[in-house]
Amino acid sequence: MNSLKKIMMVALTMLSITKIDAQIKNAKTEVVKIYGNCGMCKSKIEKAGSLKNIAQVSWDKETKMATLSYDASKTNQEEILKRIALAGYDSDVFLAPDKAYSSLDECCQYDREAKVPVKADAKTDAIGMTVVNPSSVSESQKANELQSVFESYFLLKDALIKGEGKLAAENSQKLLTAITAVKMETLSMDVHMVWMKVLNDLTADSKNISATQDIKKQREIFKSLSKNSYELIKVSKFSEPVYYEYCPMADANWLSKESVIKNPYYGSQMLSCGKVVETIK
Ligand SMILES: [Cu+2]
Repeated sequence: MNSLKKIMMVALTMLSITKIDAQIKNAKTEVVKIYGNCGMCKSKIEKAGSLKNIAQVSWDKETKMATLSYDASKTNQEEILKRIALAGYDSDVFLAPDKAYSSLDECCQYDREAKVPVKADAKTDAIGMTVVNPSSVSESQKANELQSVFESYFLLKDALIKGEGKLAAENSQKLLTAITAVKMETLSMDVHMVWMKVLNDLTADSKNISATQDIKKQREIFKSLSKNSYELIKVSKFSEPVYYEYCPMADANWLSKESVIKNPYYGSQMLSCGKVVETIK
């Protein structure tokens, strides 16, 4: 009887894993501890951690163990645990900001075993989220993490100024590679929030520009790409001043390292059309 039960349990577990795998490509599965109390915690933890087709979190309130199943080409454990921490739940990697914890319902205010005592090498960022184990986050990496994304953006912009569709496609491919290489967990919290917001569009736009050599189409897509890059560069530090420029003819903006106008939307047809609307330092 007992062994029959075991077999059924195993079969059931395998069934549920297969179900998760069917939704998420390249699924990687990990089991980690997340601190919480009740059924409400369960739904909050799972909602905060899961991302459609990318990550699925299943938390057990008895064992406090969460099964993370995620597409390893698109996300990682740190990102999932970071989102869960922001929702108020500690793990052994990230501690929730005190504010997020204290705004949980009373029934959900679990004992913060992971927090006491705070480890000596733990670091707290601007919004109060503590990285318990910061060894994987290097400072220099943090500062330069988005540098290559912006450098690739500028190369793409230069190709559009020259009106060279083939070069623009190549440089957009470089941009896509740079975007994919960004290690989200190394971004500071404010940059990370914007990154999460713009990532899908940045990826789609750079992919679409690289997929065509039609300069007209590329310039059209470059509009939203520029808008999202602007949001990103505003919160992150670039090594030099960057100018946000505007073309009234295209009713669109772009970023440049030079204040002298060279219009990527019209190129040689209207090279100097536009103006600097903001200097980002
Ligand atoms: Cu709860």
